[in-house]
Amino acid sequence: MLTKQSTYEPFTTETVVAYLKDGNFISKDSPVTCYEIGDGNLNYVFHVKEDDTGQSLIAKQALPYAKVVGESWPLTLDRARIESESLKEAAKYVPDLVPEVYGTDEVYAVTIMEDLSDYIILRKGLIEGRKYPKLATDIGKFIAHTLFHTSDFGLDPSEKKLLASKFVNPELCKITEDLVFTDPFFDHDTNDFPEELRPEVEALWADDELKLEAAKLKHLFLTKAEALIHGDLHSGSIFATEDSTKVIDPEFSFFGPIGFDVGAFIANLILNSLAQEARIEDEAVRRDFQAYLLDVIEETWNVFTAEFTKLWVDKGKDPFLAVSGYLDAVLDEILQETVGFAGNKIIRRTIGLSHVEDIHGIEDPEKRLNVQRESLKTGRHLILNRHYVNTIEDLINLVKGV
Ligand code: SR1
Ligand code: MG
Repeated sequence: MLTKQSTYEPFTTETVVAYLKDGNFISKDSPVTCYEIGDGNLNYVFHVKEDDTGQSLIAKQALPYAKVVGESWPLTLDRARIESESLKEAAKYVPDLVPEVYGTDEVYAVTIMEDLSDYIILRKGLIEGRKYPKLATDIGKFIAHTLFHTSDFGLDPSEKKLLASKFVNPELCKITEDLVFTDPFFDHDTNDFPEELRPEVEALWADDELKLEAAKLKHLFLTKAEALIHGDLHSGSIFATEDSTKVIDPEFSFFGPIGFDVGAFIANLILNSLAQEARIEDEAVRRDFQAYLLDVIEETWNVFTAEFTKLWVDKGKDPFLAVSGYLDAVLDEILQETVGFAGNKIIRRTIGLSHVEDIHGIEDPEKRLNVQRESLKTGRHLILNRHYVNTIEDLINLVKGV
């Protein structure tokens, strides 16, 4: 039996139950069923259910290393605090779009939160070709509200700086700086791709035009403390049903560029669309699903800009916000940065560490290779052409035109 103590230790299915009973998160009397269900790269996720009442919750615990690599990659436990604070910050603006946090313990690096077992991970649903009618509206709303309210457009600059000081997240940022922005563009040992793809990968490593743009995008990520971003908004960080969406896992949160969140979401829809080329055999069904994914991209952007505009007009703080053309200039810049970051994300998920199941799970190696080739081309195309994107239709045409 685990009693409350002042030092961290990783939970087991037994000790987490004792901990939750001790903290009155679950009944002391009921028998309990507990499984470790984490399938991510970094943490333990325990699903705990009282057998008597059927009431359930999730206890997510950070490990002091990256689970995907092992103990040789130490990682700060502070990410549990960041995740929990970020979820609570989002809940101020969009409570229906995040899981409720019941408790946080910085010693055990654990967050106790709402069980979302009725939902499925968006990535899995999209791989199965499922459509989600509320996805675009919900994610458009999520990004508009969380990003506007934590930016200098929605916050007093002193309050923003104070908030930013609670989200200093150097170790998790370094993962992104290395794995997304740097390693895929060089011959680095974290990269992971089949030998058959080596000619394309070596061409990318030698592509100075692309690397110059990749350098600029990395610098933006390093320096543009625009808003409290989720930091890892891929389709594995979203739970969905037909009529509800929940954003989870903001352990990479920090003050970064708005376009990084928007780009991450869009990149994962594009990756799924590319993968469907090898997954859905019936051409009409495939075309229909790929068109749906592009519609989600377009609608997400339209909802994002409509909501952001409303907030700008109703809640904007700075007198400059009333200056004609300023909002359009800000949104244009966000769109171009979104396109570039989406390109980075696509390249990273194809040849860097930590692939996506959409592509990785394609069984036929030849078909998988074709998708990987298209994916590399798409990522490059987005990065190089982002400055020509002035509307969301321009982005859709870029994606279609590869
Ligand atoms: C070592 S962590 C690998 C990746 O998992 C997370 O979801 C992030 O995307 C990170 O880059
Ligand atoms: Mg994650």
